[in-house]
Amino acid sequence: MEFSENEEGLVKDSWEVLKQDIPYYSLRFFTIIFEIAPGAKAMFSFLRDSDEIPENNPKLKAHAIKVFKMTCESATQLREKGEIVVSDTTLRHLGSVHLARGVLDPHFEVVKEALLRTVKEAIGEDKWNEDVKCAWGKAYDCLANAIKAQMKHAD
Ligand code: HEM
Ligand code: ISQ
Repeated sequence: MEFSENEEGLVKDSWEVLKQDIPYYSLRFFTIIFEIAPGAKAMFSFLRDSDEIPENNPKLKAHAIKVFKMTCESATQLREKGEIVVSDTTLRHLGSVHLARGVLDPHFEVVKEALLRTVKEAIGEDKWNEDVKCAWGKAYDCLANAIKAQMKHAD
């Protein structure tokens, strides 16, 4: 896939903004996922037994950051190599975790939408545009495809 320096820049710049308030935006990211798909709550260990999203859950924060970071890395790899290379062990691990939790293809669209909305909130309406949306969307889609493929070929 073609991914320009400009597109990588758009992703990196908005990540820099988002990074300024990880606790807030990781919680927003998570909250938006469940606004879109309340049923997804049952899949998460840190939510299963509570009605409210835990405000300062270290696991939630760590995982949320990782999703953003991996999407950023995906952007860099796409620009450098035209494809993403997630290490074998990482993919195996992510494939098996998501498979075990019962994550299905449509869930990936939910997480994508939540990710994009979170970035939009972080950088603000005035900086948000089709180019930013498209750059994050492409980086996320490639990463999601790699995880989905792994889930289908898991042993
Ligand atoms: C766990 C990343 C998509 C649901 C995780 C973890 C990471 C991650 C890094 C932590 C793994 C660990 O325990 O070491 C990603 C990325 C995604 C993605 C990069 C897309 C590109 C999804 C989707 C869903 C989902 C679409 C479904 C809504 C979960 C669940 C866990 C998890 C349920 C286990 C959390 C727990 O209870 O500990 N994900 N994820 N993920 N993810 Fe995702
Ligand atoms: C795990 N996988 C996908 C999205 C997530 C969002 C917040 C916390 C953990 C996650």
